[in-house]
Amino acid sequence: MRDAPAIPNRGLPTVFPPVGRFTPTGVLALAGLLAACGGAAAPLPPPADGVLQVVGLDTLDFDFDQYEAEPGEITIQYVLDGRQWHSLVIEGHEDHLRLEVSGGPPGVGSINLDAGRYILYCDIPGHREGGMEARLLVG
Ligand SMILES: [Cu+2]
Repeated sequence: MRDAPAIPNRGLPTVFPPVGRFTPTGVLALAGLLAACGGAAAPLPPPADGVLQVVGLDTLDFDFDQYEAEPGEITIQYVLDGRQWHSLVIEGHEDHLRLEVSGGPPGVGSINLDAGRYILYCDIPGHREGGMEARLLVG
């Protein structure tokens, strides 16, 4: 068993591919969205080893529906792929970690979590209601 098999490297999950995410329609919509930015979008910085990267999208979504991490101290790098202001908090742990992105550098923070199932969401008004949440499986 490799170390930390569940933490995605370079934004690609090694386990649990996104569910209902990269449909052809979704890919075309995303391509159209990126094209609409006039090619100004910079490539996303790769996360450091052992860092869980989460990408916030202006479609009020994260780049995956589910992320995984090992129990203990989890470092999250929150990257914006878009232009809006987004946050990332963990349901029930809002006081311990809150990352924000608005087009500047990635938000990076750490939190200690026991094994379990958690919900990531954006707490900007209306965003979670618009679908900006994802599962975080720890363990
Ligand atoms: Cu948001």
